[in-house]
Amino acid sequence: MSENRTVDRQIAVFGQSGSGKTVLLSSFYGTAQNSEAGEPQLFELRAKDDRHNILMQIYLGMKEDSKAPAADRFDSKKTVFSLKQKGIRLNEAAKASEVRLTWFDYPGEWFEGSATTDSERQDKARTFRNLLGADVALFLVDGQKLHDHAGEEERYLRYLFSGFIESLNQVKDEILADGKQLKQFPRNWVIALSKADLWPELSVQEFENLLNKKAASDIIALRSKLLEFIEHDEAFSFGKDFLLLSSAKFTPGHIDISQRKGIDVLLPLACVLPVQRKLRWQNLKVLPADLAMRIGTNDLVQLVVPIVSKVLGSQRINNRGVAVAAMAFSAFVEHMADQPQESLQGFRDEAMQKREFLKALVAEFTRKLDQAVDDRVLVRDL
Ligand SMILES: Nc1nc2c(ncn2[C@@H]2O[C@H](COP(=O)(O)OP(=O)(O)O)[C@@H](O)[C@H]2O)c(=O)[nH]1
Ligand SMILES: [Mg+2]
Repeated sequence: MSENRTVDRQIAVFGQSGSGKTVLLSSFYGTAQNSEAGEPQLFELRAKDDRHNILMQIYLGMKEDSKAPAADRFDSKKTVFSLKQKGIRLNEAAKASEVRLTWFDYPGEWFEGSATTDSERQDKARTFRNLLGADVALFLVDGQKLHDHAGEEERYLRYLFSGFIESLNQVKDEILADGKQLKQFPRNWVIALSKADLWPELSVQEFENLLNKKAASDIIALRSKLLEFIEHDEAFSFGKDFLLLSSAKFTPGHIDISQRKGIDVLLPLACVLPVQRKLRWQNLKVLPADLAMRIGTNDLVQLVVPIVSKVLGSQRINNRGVAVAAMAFSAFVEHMADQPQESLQGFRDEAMQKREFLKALVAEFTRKLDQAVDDRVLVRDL
């Protein structure tokens, strides 16, 4: 099937100031630029505009000079990444497929309950509105702070969760202006331990257990608060996906960027996981049809994609590119789910040979998600 498509994905990252958001973004980006020799890379990741330069500056500062980024360099920013097939030929470039990932970084003030005046509240609501189209949200638990509260982790966790709930309270009226709940809202919330290198022995299952043991009521309270925002609340997951993240190994005076955990599962998490989830919700019939359509998990997928691409031909598919891409992408995700690792590797290689970029990408990302589960870095809500 010829391709000429753009798939859009969005991820929102919430974490207190100092919890590791800037380092995470730079490590994620820099290592994708400087991938090790060996396995042939499938794609090229590129940040749009000046974000490329800034992220590389921070990354190289860490990698070469062991210099951590200055505090609050860029809070509440969005970064748009473009993922394209690597080594694309000149004559293919115009009709090449692309995955566009928008990454929203939320400032620490979301955890400090600081907005008091009307204009501060409106400001907060404005930044919050940006995330409404996100498919996945990461909620960071700061591994350093958790460590500092050894034995009384519940105190830190209570502070973390209740600060965020307070901020949601502040924006709720503003966001639900007519009192109507939202259809479009991040429905997959992953709780991630940042700075996981400070917890070298901890598996993600143990992290999940720690949170349930110390903060079950806080998790439940935040889930209910988020549910106040959305319609169709069976199609929602908070507190059931967990992830370990380490952007680098930090020791006094030294940053070793080659030692990371969970970073290479971020793209699969943003691109493939929400589609897997939506397919499941759709099978359970808890997902509203128009939302299913947006992400392309519609029953028509199998039917429509081949027809549309046949009728329009690869050159003229552009306008409908986004809808078609979402559907094709979703069809690939459905096809690849539950396949064993070896088959996924096979699909990837075959698709690469045929230069079917999106298909190869889905095969690779599906494999990486499964791998992260096997490596005890990711727990997926099933
Ligand atoms: N051990 C460890 N420390 C980290 C990691 N990421 C960040 N840090 C530390 O946390 C500090 C704050 O990180 P930063 O990304 O600026 O936090 P932000 O305010 O959430 O953007 C850094 O200067 C590092 O000292 C990590 O993966 N492991
Ligand atoms: Mg920052």
